[in-house]
Amino acid sequence: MLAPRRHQGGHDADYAPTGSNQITDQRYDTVADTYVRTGPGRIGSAYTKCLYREYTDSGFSTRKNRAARDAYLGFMGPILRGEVGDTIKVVFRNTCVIPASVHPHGVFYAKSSEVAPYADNTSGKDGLDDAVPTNGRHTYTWLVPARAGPGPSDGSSVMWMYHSHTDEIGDTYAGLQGFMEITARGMACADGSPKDVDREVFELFSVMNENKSPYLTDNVHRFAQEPYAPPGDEDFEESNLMHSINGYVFGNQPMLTLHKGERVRWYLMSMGTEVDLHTPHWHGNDVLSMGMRMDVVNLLPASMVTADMVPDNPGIWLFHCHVNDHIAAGMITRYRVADA
Ligand SMILES: [Cu+2]
Repeated sequence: MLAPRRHQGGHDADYAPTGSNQITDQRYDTVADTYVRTGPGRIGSAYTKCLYREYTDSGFSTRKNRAARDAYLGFMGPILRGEVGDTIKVVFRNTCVIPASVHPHGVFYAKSSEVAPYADNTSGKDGLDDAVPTNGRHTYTWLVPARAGPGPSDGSSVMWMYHSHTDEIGDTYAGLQGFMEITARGMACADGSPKDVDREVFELFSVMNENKSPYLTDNVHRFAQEPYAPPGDEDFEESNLMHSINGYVFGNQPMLTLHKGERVRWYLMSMGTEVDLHTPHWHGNDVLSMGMRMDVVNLLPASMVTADMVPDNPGIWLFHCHVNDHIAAGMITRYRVADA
């Protein structure tokens, strides 16, 4: 059960909630300041967003709290899980001020569960999924045939993204994005995770362009001080390019703890534009991805990559995009490997 949440009051999503650079353990330098400091004509690190949030029931009476160890997921939606042979149903209630939807990758859907308004010769009921209005509901039904599960070169599971696709660009910058994980038939534990993996980690690398969020005007009025930047001001627009990992910059992501010897599966994806070519790099430990040993993998917009790690090196390690501009702008975090 999913409902995008329109935050009202308070800080809705903060790319840097600690208020400091957790990587250097020091004040932000002048480059970092560009992105995180609020002030005259600057929004800063906190933004109103529209996010997928999970409920335990289709009446949306009880919100499901995220486990503490999943805090690193930040503004991403809940992890959807399925096994080959399953049918996934998503009951979606839209509480956003914008029309929104849930479009999946990878799984099998009829036109009534595809999303995306375009000239596809459908009408009537088949178009109701495209744009769920504010306070509207829609139930999406997705099948999980073999072709939505692992292929010959995959492990026991694959990751597909889901996101709103009514105004694809504005919706995803508003924050309507999440991960879905599909296991091979017979390979899922009771919680849907694969039997041969001890820990799953999901990370989105994206330069979130808050200039293109439908909440931009709200964010200016709510968080920036006057005088506001003139329309099209380049420095203002740069200050709203949040080079983030699951919605965190400069090491503000709650730190993951893995354990030595654990079978860890990382699922990585990117979203955005031509600046969203990212090269996630792990310090301290290596991964196996696409049958090759690596410590850097490649992402392009909407790429989805799986990488398996068995950490052998305890400590606190950097995990960052290796593109220089992105490092400088804060696309950097840490993970911890504890002894077994
Ligand atoms: Cu990058």
